[in-house]
Amino acid sequence: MRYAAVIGYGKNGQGNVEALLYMGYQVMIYDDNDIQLADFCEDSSAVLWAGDEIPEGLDIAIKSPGIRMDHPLIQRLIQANIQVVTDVEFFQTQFDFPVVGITGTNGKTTTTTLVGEIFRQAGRETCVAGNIGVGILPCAVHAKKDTWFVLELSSFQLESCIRFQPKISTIINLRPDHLGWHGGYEAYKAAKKRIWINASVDDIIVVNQDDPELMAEGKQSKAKIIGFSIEKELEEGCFLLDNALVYRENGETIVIAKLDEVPLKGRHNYQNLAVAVALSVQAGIGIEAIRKAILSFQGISHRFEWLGKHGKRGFFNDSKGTNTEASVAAVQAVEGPKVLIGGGYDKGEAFGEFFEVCRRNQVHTVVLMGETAPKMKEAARLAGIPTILDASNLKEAVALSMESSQEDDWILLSPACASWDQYKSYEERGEIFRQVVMQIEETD
Ligand code: UMA
Repeated sequence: MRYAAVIGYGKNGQGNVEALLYMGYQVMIYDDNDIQLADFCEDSSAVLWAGDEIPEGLDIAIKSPGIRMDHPLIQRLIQANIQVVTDVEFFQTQFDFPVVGITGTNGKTTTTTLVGEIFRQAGRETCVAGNIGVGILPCAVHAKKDTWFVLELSSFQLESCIRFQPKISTIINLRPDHLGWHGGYEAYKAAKKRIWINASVDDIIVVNQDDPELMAEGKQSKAKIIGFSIEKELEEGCFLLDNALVYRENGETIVIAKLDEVPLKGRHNYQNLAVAVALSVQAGIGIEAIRKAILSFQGISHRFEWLGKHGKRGFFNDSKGTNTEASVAAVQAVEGPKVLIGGGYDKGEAFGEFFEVCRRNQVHTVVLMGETAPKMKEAARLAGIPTILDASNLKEAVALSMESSQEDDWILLSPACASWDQYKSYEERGEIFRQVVMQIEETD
């Protein structure tokens, strides 16, 4: 009997337990918080573990991505010579599916979802999983033989990877994020770059040609390099030309779609489109399937999501704007006077530059919530934002935004912070925002 420990029993951990049981492992489960075993553990070998004694014969420990490597139990396991990995690394060692790996600071979820849609449009058996909210291992144990895995990968997942080697991969972009968790920008970047460390001559890396650091990093790799850009013309790869998204290969330039026909809007989304096209072409998907998928892809919930006009104001839900870079993209994408609702869990970012961008882009009011509110308030004041308000929850934030705005203004939830101080996830935050907005009474 093989023995595995699962550390952390959230969404990721539960999926890991399910898969390990299916694979015939005896499983012990640890979590810092009180947990209840799921129904699928009934009649199985799964047991709760207090983390006290490390049992003889433990083969592997799989930790949830959010558990830090310096967690006392992880350190004890390592000292006891037990390998501690995330689901990504375990997947690499146990399965042999072709993988498209997608990481980066912003646009991961949109790009991963879109690549999944393109693959499905082309009739390819596909599993979209990873940081996107779907466990990799439970998909892998049930997947058919020729399934492609399109994986959204976070820095938390990549940090402890050793052998992970996707067939095709990208780092869409790199900006400061999760600084507190990783202990600084350099460590965060190093974690992300681990997606490329094992790339061989048979692999393909899709490299952002608008980012010199990523271009230099790409050149260190043995893999074939394919570029994408939203700033310049390329000899090979995907880029913007005459208001269209094009792909150039062997001197031939193919128009994928005109930008005004594509439902996804905003320059950040053009970057997501370009990288998704480059990844898909390299995976052997035909241009027609790519075009069809792109022309019908409406984007994803909580990512710059249009909620409609309510109380004569236009509302956007960008709850997935969990760092300043993502929120800058949202602020720039809406033209005209606007209110920004921001603030949340403190990841160690500075907000000075963010509010400068807000002021230049007609944000006349910011309504701040959560742990970062005091820090953001000061940065907004220094940047000269005219009105700065405090709210203790989203209901109050929406009410204050209504009071402080005029007809036809935009009201944008784009917190520039994670949600974990007040909510379980950015999804929960976005859903609550949606509900509050839908309750606004229409006045004539
Ligand atoms: N826990 C401990 N000790 C700790 C930390 C956590 O015991 O020190 C326990 C918690 O009590 C909890 C479990 O570990 O029971 C982990 O739960 P969680 O809510 O942190 O995570 P999961 O529900 O397992 O979700 C994780 C990812 N979360 C994180 O990386 C923080 C999800 O990414 C991912 O979708 C899911 O696995 C499926 O694989 C979310 C995320 O916010 C979207 N990611 C960050 C981001 O995108 O910025 C990285």
